[in-house]
Amino acid sequence: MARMLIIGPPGSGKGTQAERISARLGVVAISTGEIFRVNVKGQTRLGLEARKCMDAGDFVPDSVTNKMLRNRLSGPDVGTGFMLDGYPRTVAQVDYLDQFLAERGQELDAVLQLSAGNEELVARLLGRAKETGRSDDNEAIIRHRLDLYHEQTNAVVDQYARRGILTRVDGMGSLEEVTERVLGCVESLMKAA
Ligand code: B4P
Repeated sequence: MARMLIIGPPGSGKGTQAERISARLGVVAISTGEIFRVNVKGQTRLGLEARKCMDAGDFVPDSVTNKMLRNRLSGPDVGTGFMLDGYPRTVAQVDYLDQFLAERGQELDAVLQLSAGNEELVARLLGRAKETGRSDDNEAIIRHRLDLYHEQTNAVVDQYARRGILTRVDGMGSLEEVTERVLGCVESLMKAA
């Protein structure tokens, strides 16, 4: 189990759990959202390109995101595997990742889908807004991000389900409970592999 994705709507805990699980598995966690935020903060060209989309709760264009992802996945710390968080979010990104991995004779081992109810998701993100003041964590933008997830990312989930590599994990409960649940799923997948 070296190459994994964690996928779920905003607030489902994917960033939070990716950090925890990857540390236990000894692979690097890669969050496209976090890479964008670092670039926005550093006012790089990529950050300037991404900022408008992020502030509006829209996806950053595939062309920009794919190029960034290729650079990151080519890094020296990715040799033993990765846990991708927040990518792919569109069907075009699925195709791009497939092609990137195929060029290296690799494929995805597992996709973990975290889910939680819409109102719980909104409440979590509003809670985060109070702590971090993230510019995309206000209620109207949060609801737009959730709509976008259903419009665009559900199709991504369906693709991986059809391939038989999707595992659904209940994201409701405390952070620790969800971590244990996710780890349990990964261990089962490893035994079955
Ligand atoms: P992300 O950084 O992926 O933001 P997110 O969807 O809000 O998820 P995140 O991982 O941060 O939050 P989590 O659910 O862990 O993306 C930000 C933006 O970047 C996107 O809107 C888009 O503009 C752009 N972008 C990123 N990737 C892209 C791509 N591939 N293509 C195009 N554009 C892209 O946690 C949220 C909160 O809930 C936290 O405060 C956490 O503590 C809390 N929480 C989590 N689990 C909990 C639990 N069990 N109980 C209570 N609280 C919990």
